[in-house]
Amino acid sequence: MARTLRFVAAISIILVSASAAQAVTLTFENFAPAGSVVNINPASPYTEAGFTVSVSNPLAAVVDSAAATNMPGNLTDFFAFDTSNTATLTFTGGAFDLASLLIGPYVPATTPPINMTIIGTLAGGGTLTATFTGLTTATTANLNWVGLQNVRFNNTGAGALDDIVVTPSTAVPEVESLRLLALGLFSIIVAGTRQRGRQA
Ligand SMILES: [Ca+2]
Ligand SMILES: [Ca+2]
Repeated sequence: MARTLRFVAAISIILVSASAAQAVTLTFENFAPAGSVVNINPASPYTEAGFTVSVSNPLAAVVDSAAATNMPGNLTDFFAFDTSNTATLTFTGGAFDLASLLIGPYVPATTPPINMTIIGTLAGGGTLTATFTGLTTATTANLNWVGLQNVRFNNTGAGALDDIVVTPSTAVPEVESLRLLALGLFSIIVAGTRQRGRQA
């Protein structure tokens, strides 16, 4: 039985360490050539670290820090999208958490201030909404949203995003994984019992 318990403990440790996912920051760095911009459109979304930023029309770009246009207050590369556009953040691995990000206007495409509305669709159903008004410069939006299926961004003027801090969700293991784990533990226990039976 001690051996079985060691197996269970080992599997538990593996599961816990696998679920302790690391936060990643989407920075948009080194995508656009120096001094330039790269168009982002519905056919070619932006991807970084397994996360995707897709758009509803072609009025979007990843902008290099040395380009003629900028996100005031942010000296690094960033993502820009028009007021008519909806930017949507998703994760290829499923649900994710969104801790914070940098939001602001994109100039001179727009004259600040702008407002930005962020809508999170929860993997378990329902939505979360946050609206930031009077944005004139890069501003940290602290959201701390968990268990998201996607997050949509809309602006009242051309807007910009950067430093999106996200983490793959760990809250609820997949039903299939739990079923396999239960099956695995059952097999180990049965094997242990048989072994003892033979030894007796
Ligand atoms: Ca950046
Ligand atoms: Ca750059």
